[in-house]
Amino acid sequence: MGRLIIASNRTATPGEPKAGGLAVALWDALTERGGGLWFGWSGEISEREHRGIRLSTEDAVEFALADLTEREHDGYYLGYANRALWPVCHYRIDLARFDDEHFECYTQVNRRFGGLLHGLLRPGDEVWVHDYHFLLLGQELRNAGWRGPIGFFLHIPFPAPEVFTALPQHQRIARGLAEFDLLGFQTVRDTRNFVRYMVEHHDATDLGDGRLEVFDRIIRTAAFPIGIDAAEIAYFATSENGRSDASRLGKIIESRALVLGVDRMDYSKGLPQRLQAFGRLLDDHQDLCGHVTFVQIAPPSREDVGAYQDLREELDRLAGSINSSYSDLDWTPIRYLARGYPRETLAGLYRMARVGLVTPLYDGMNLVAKEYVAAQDPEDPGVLVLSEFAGAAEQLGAALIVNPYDITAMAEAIHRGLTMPKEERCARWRELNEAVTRGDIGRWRRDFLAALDAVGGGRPPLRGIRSA
Ligand code: ADQ
Repeated sequence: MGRLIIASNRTATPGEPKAGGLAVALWDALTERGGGLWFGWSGEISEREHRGIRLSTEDAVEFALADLTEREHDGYYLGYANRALWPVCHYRIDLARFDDEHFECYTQVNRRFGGLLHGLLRPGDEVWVHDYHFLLLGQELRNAGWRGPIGFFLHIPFPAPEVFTALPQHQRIARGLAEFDLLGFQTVRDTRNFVRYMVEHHDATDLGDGRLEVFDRIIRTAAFPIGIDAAEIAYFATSENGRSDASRLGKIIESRALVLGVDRMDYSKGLPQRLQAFGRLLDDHQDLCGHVTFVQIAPPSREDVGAYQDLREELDRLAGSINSSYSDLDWTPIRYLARGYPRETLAGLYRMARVGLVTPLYDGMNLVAKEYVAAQDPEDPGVLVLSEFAGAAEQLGAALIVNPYDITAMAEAIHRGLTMPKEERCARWRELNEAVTRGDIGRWRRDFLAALDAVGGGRPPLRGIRSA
């Protein structure tokens, strides 16, 4: 079997411990094959138009990293990926900014990176491209002459065609996507959206079994719901560090019930609605005042994108307003921590939380939902309140499923979670934990690679590949 080549915008850091489910999973995928190559952006912005790649080797894995210039970082990364693709794929056309120059820059970076990567490929290699930064990378590899298998996994949602077509460049993106042999999505819903988009807008023929004939090629599509390392989270939750950090919070909230939210600060995560729902809970159930504390952990991300600055201000205002209405001498209802924490600490906090609030307005999967489940005490588990618009809801139907736009319903779900009898909590948790353990990160990786291996041999001839 040839080498596995992974291409992702950000990679694990060469020479440093691989932290977080995805970094570990991809690292394992590479080492399991006895070595491979991980290609991506170095995270560096190089002012002097540094055009080459830096190679380093760890165990049998080679890292090949390229810098971006300031202009590329602005146009490709902040501009097109984060201001156009991210909002559109999360159903926020209102926040999208469409700028032809940004798209030009996005195609140039995909072309430059495609050329760099192509120079590193050998016959027999298998390429696995990740996420919305590299939608055109497959096409650029084809243009450079690569005929071997290329798989693609989209970590964020593929929206309904009616929304995706708002992207002024959607036709060119579709043409690029059709150069992958296998396209993997988080959910059945995303996969269906993609198939419908290709059929309705590009005359694709649905051949069944996830196969599509489009642009003179046959491509495969399937859902591969990403998972977590459930055993690791369960271990962290009871580890020395996990417990001691959780007990620091425990001293502050004392015997009060903990409602917990953990997210990157992003407008897709539904944070304002979540704070409002907690405020509504206190309005409607005043007996809870003094007996429940909501801790929201949300480190700022992408602070150089305007919509994120607005979000931070809104959250500060909402938390301040609810706290000023309800705080007492010895109780602050909402503790809002705008920073990240180590995974052990998060696991300890998950285990302590009576209710885990995971209520994104839209989300590819949402790994926090699965981590919350894996961290629970089987004898006395907490309750997961989960948005119907998180990809995770397709697998975690035993959670309390809510519409994150319905503030009253969310408040009632939190109340139900806080008052749920132990027997029901245990029964729901067993079902959730079974789903989380069965569909863990190892399964995701193995399923995707098995499907990619399967397409490896039987690719149809390629015709008419054009530049994006
Ligand atoms: P993200 O949008 O980043 O990922 P998510 O899946 O919820 O979202 O979280 C990723 C990881 O970040 C989790 O392991 C979580 O523990 C960690 N994390 C979140 N908040 C944190 C905090 N405050 N401190 C420390 N760690 C924190 C994208 C898609 C998701 C998809 C993933 C994986 O948007 O939908 O699930 O990729 O495919």
